[in-house]
Amino acid sequence: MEAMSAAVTLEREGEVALIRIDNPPVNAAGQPVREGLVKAVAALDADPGIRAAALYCAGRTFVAGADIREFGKPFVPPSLPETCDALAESRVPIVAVIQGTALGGGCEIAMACQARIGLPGAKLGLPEVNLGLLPGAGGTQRAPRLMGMAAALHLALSGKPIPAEKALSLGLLDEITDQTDPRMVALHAARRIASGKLATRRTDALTVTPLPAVLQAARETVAKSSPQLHAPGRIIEAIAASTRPIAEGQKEERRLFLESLEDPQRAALVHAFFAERAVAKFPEQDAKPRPIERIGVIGGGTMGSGIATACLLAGLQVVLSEQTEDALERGLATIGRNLDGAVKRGKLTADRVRATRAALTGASDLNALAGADLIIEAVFEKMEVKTAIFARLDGIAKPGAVLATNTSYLDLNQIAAATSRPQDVIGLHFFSPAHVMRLLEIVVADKTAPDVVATGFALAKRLGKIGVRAGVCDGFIGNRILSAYRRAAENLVLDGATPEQVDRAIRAFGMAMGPFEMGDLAGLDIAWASRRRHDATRPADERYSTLADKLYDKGWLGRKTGRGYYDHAGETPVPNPELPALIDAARAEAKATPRALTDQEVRDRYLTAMIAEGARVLEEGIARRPVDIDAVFLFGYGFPRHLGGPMFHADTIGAAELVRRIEEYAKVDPQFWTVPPLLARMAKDGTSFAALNEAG
Ligand code: TC6
Repeated sequence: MEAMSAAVTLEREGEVALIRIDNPPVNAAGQPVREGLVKAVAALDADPGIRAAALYCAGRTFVAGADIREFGKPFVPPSLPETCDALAESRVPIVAVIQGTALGGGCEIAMACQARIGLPGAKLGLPEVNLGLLPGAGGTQRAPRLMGMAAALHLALSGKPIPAEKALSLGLLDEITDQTDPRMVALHAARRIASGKLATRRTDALTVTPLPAVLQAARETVAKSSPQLHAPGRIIEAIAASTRPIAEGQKEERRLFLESLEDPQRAALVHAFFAERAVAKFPEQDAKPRPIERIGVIGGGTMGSGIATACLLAGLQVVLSEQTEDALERGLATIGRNLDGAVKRGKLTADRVRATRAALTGASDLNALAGADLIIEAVFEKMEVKTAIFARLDGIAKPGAVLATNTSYLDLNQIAAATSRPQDVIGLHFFSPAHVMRLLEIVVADKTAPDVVATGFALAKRLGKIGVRAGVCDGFIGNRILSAYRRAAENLVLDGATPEQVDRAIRAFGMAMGPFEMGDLAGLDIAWASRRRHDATRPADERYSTLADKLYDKGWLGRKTGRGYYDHAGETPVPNPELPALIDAARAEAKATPRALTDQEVRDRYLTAMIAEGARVLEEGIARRPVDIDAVFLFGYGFPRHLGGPMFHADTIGAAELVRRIEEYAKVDPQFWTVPPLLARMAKDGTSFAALNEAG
């Protein structure tokens, strides 16, 4: 075995050779991999005794892509396109043997080879679009050559990997084996090539049938479904060039790839990719999670049923507890409907339906939760109700059971103090619908034990959710920041904007929804209850808009009552016709002088409020790092992924400009707009939130 580089070895076995990549954890095609592959091909070319070769990987997966950590850093040759070209032009035919996932640059490496074999469970994909990139190592040229233009467009635009069977039917794989040892498959395949029993072909020599109608349809779909994203359009144009001779197509691909590499969307999307992984690193991660198989859920409303559904879909046993038989029936029925929906969406396969339904039981008595490993309370958001339940649970739950609350605002320390075992109490804040939304805030109270925190993260992983560690304060990370920018939005209406204008401006920025549409969806009684909780502590000089209270008083609670900021009677919501009068009254009470505001002013103020509160949340240690806030907003609040999250976005504005804005807004509303000390320091030192992420 000869080392070609720190990550690649070459093994000669008679007239065949095996190239092995070993670059943990996912064999990303970083510099040592590229260097090693180019050297290995050169060594094979120079060895007339070798007639065939196979390329395989050590570890659990084939090459999972270019090394994303290298993007934006000084480039060290050879490039991935050069590496793939070397493989494509190799004198000796090479078969790629794929286990795990061949993604992005990994799939491109495989496509450059002269044959491809998949091991059981292998998946192939071109997920570059998710990172704001395109398959830039020949992928946009070789995929259409192997599988046709339509399938290549689908693979590269969806970003979703396809299973080996599908890849085989599309021509992306030549064979699937049931053998599981990549080296043995590689050796056998190389010998079959040498003896003429396995056919090979040169991808670059294949031609692509032009499909102008398919290209046009793809352009139209992308313009409609993701008008703000730049990568999909570039992918289509690169694939369109695949009908030309390969060298010309590659030139066009390179041009478009370099454009995407420089695009700020690329940096933001890569940040989002790492945010998802960064949040899984938390101070208690070395603690051993407690085993969890049986989950108790208290409360069969929308939230409790959603949580129960999420647990069932993850294969856990669930006991749902409600106060009355009627409420229990309703809760169980909701879960049943959720599961039906999951079957329709392909989230629950037919063979698992029966077992999943059987894993659910109901009880109208808390005592039924005695055997649960983890109990999640999801009842009415009132401290007295929650503490009463936790006091009862203390006498019912088995020793060591994790006692969780789904509270979205309340003081977790106070809830924990209702038990004799505060070390077992944690906040698990799900987002509605809980079986769909990916975010889970894991709220750690003063006395929560490290292994209970680790259990919260283990549960998040098991449920396929993104757990983010949060400290205790009113609203934790997400809702605390939401309260701030919702107030900014209400004040914008006092100053002259309409709710519709605010929503439109925020949607145009890329958020999934504006704050008033969001309020209508969530129910305006929720924010009303939050305001009433703050009545006693609200500063006398706070600028307060009574608009939302006026809607509440009229019984207009949003979608569920047919009316809120919008009228929901028709197919698409229209502004509530009675709103202007209520807005006038609210402005008069607040002694506001309305003026016309531009959409840009609306956006700037809204985002500045979001970022300023984010800075406070950081400084107070509620969020540990800026990236934790970004993850909360990306995965729970519809922040546009191509802008990376509020704190990533803040760096593109700069602390000095943010401070300038806050000082300007403070001229009208000095109580709301104060410069967070952290932001002031950052503006003075010229530092960024990215630097805080790196500091840990
Ligand atoms: C591309 O190829 C462009 C080509 C054009 C070139 C011209 N690079 O997700 P996990 C790390 S674009 C560097 O937890 P899993 C990850 O950060 C790329 N690092 O594992 C984590 O590190 P940590 C196209 C990477 O088993 C560790 O590996 N490819 C990369 O749940 C484990 O990852 C993709 O977009 C990478 N490419 O899932 C694929 N990938 O432990 C991206 C992972 O220090 N990767 N890491 O936090 C994935 O989708 C998944 O990682 C997976 C494995 C499905 C491969």
